[in-house]
Amino acid sequence: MYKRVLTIQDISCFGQCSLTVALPVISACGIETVILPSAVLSTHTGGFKNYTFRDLTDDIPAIQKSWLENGLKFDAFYTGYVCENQIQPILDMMQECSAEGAIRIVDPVMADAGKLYPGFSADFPQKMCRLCKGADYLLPNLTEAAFLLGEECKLENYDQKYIERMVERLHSLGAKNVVLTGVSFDPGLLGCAVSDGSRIEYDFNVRQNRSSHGTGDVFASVFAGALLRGKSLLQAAAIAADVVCLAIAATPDEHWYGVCFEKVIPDLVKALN
Ligand code: PXL
Repeated sequence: MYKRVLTIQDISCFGQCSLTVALPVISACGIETVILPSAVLSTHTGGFKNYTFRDLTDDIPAIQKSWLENGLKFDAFYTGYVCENQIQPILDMMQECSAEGAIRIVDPVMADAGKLYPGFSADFPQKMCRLCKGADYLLPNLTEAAFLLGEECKLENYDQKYIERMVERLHSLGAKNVVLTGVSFDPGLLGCAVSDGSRIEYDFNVRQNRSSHGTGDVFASVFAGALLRGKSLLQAAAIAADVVCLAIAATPDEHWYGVCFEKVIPDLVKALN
């Protein structure tokens, strides 16, 4: 069946993240991709100066009304970077515009490396918990998981027990399946913990020798596309991690603001077939 996903996140006009990643990547997976921009920024907020920011919260109800009047429904929702006051309108959209059996993929984009992104207030993680509650698939990185759970953020010197307790607590927020990214028990390896609520499995790749902006969005977009193409939870996470590693490897050092995911779209398509 030909699937249609609605992805809700910002357009950072320059910077290779959010919708400028999700639209090409999920389309390349063979999935019809509908977009709802949460905001329009001149650049992303991770290292550029003087970025513009237009919050599009006020447009959401009218867009929803238009879609409903045209009978438009979605087989899946994938949310990324959203604004402070958009949680309720997004929940309404998911409620009203779902095709039968529609799934919700929530990437609670708000933080990395122990810190909230610029512009998010300290109570945003609490608001984001409401979106996580109805998630069929929740995809936080370690920092986001700690903020959602109101825990101190440990980025190193943790053990498997710490990760598995965190995964359990993320399920307790209401998420059915959890993919916790940025997990490492060996300095040479980086990966994710994947849980369907009854079993936790891991997927690791050789750690790339640089960290890059936008990799979380590439991961979540490939994950969403692979899942909607019928891959299992673990397969979708593993394909997503492989594509992120290939994209980092294809990115020259001076390209600091994102990863050159365009170069590895053929590899993505091959991995899905
Ligand atoms: O890649 C996550 C992201 C998405 N959207 C905006 C961002 C960031 C990370 O910095 O600034 C606007």
